[in-house]
Amino acid sequence: MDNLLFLEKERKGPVGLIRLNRPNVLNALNRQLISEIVQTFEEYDRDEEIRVIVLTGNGRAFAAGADIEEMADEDAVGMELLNQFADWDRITAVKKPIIAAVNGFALGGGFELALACDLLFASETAKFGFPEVNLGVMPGAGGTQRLTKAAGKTKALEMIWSGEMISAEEALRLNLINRVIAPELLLEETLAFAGKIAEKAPLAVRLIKESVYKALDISIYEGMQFERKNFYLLFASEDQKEGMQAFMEKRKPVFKGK
Ligand code: DAK
Repeated sequence: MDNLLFLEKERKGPVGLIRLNRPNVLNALNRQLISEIVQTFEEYDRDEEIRVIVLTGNGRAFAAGADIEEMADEDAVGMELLNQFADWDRITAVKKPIIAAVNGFALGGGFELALACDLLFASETAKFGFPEVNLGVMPGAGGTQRLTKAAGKTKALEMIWSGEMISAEEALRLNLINRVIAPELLLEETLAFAGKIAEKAPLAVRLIKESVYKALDISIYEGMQFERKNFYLLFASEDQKEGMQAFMEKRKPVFKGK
């Protein structure tokens, strides 16, 4: 275990685990915490031993949004000059899979952080919502975009206008998350799934992520051209030779990520 100021990081074999650790304020995302999250994502992304990243929260929240106390006195020009969104933008550049294990409240910026992850596993007690409207603002770190793409316009407007929370079951029904898990098993099951992905050919996993995200932004025709290039590219890898050779020799492949 290795701690930064507001998060704990721990290597679990090929899985890099990050626990947000400001439980007294429900892991409210102040600037320092966001910067530590991004810094750790990038560290794991560069680390050849780590193949999958898991993000969770200590206590009863994943993250209850941006730190309201820190944000309350901000003004528009100050925020533009601080350019905090630059940190958030770096999350989308992470190439390895990131799985959010949502253990409790995921609100506002906390929900946006979860939606910026690739997969979301949630505890039965998790709650999702965008309460920004109650504070006189709106989501600013991707909420209106990612929620709309995932759940559709009508549900996105309902949630963001009302500021109401939804349960994990409802989030599952809306295709916002992958699974709902008993609280005591959340981390164990998430790490087990992360471990499965960690056994796959890393380059293939990486290019699959890139290709799937491309699908959210471009036409099917352009997307398929993009997919094809990545498909060809994998035939230049040692792992493709190893994967297919291992199949023919009826043994388990040993992937190197090369
Ligand atoms: N910020 C600061 N402190 C928070 C907090 C937050 N977001 N959420 C909770 N806390 C603190 C509470 O003040 C309380 O502290 P003490 O009173 O004990 O000192 C402690 O955590 C426990 O919370 P509660 O006593 O309220 O616990 P309850 O179970 O009664 O209620 C709750 C849980 C989650 C319903 C409630 O705490 C709540 O409504 N929290 C606020 C939710 C919220 O409005 N979140 C902020 C949305 S705005 C940006 C990027 C992103 C954003 C903005 C800018 N840039 C890059 C510029 C995002 C904005 C947002 O997220």
